[in-house]
Amino acid sequence: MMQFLRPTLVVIGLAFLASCASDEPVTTSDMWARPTAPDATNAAFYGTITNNSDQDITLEAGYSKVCDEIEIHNSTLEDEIISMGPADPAETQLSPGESMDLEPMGLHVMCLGVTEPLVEGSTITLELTFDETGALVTDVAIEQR
Ligand SMILES: [Cu+2]
Repeated sequence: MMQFLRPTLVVIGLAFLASCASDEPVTTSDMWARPTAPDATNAAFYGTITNNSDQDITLEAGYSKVCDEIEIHNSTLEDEIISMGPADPAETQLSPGESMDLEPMGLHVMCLGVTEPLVEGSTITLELTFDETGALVTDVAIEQR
C-alpha cells in the first residue's frame, strides 16, 4: 500500500513548490519609511521592487490612506544641492527580471500630505500601480534608519 501512496505525496510536494514559485508578476522586499515628526507634512517610502514578469513594466503611481497624494520621485544633485521631483517614466521602468532600489537620495515613493503620523514600529499599506501588471499592495515598515 505504501508503494502506491508515496508517488502521490511526491506529486503533491512538487505542486506545492511550483505554486510557491509561481511568482507574482511584481514583488517588493524590504519596504520601509522613516517615522514622521509631529509637524511633518511629507514622507518617503523606500525598498526594492522586482519585475518577475516577461514584459517591461513601469511604476506609474501609488496610493496609501496615510497620504493625501503620492508621486514617484527621483532625486538629483546639482551644485551640491539635492532636489527632488517627479521621476521620468524611463527611470521607473523595469525590464523582465530586473529590480530597482528606492532609497534616500534616489528614487522614492513620495507621500505628500501625511494624513496620520508614521509611528516607529508600525506598518502602513501602500499600493503601487504598474502600467502592464496593475496594482500591487505591499506593507511598509516604519523604522528609523
Ligand atoms: Cu520626493
